[in-house]
Amino acid sequence: MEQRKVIEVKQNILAANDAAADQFRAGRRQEGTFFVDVMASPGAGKTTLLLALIAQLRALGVEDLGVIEADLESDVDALKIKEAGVASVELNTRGVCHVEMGMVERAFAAFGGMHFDYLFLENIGNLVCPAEFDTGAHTRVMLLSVPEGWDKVMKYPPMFAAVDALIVTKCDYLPLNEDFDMERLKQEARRLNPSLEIFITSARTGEGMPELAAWFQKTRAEKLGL
Ligand SMILES: Nc1nc2c(ncn2[C@@H]2O[C@H](COP(=O)(O)OP(=O)(O)OP(=O)(O)O)[C@@H](O)[C@H]2O)c(=O)[nH]1
Ligand SMILES: [Mg+2]
Repeated sequence: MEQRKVIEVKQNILAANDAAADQFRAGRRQEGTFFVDVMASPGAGKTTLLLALIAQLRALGVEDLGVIEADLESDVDALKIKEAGVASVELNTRGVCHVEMGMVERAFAAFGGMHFDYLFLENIGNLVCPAEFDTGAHTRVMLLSVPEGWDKVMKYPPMFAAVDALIVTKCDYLPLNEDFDMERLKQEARRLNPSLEIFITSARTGEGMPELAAWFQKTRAEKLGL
């Protein structure tokens, strides 16, 4: 009996979050803002990839870019983004391991009505909880860095099933990680998620970055009906 109550509460929270997420998504679509949720474990290279991706998008003529930097506590990543001349808002979850809609709405309001072609959310470093919470994004992507190992796909399947794209990062480490089985990673990830796009990238060498930027441009046009 006790257990049933707990499950109902969780379902109510998720349903309210989903409704707010749909509303947020529709509002940004009308404004021409493509909202992207970037998820990964701590240190997988989220901030570094965002900076490299933003440079690629700027080279393609995209001007209005913003980042919501979610962190348990610090402003370290938000400052890195600001230093690159990109609008950013720091979202401190005060220990909460994922981002919910109330937090996204407050962070978005803090931009004070700025217009964005792209708005990125760097979610909390965590391969578990963020997969469950719709953040109102038009597309969700995850990063898996080569040093973490290919077999994370076996250990955290909900995250791989929840995203539109898997971005393998730090591929410059591949020669040092001989046990990283890229083919098995692709095979298992596509078994969980047959329509998954997979990109092999290195923010350090630039490998795979033009292809990734092109995919974002195509997906933005599709999702916003441009
Ligand atoms: N060799 C190599 N190192 C990278 C690459 N991308 C990121 N790094 C390094 O990996 C470390 C973590 O990168 P971040 O971008 O801070 O990772 P993050 O996922 O944003 O980390 P948190 O926000 O703390 O979860 C830094 O020392 C980066 O320089 C890459 O493509 N190649
Ligand atoms: Mg970061």
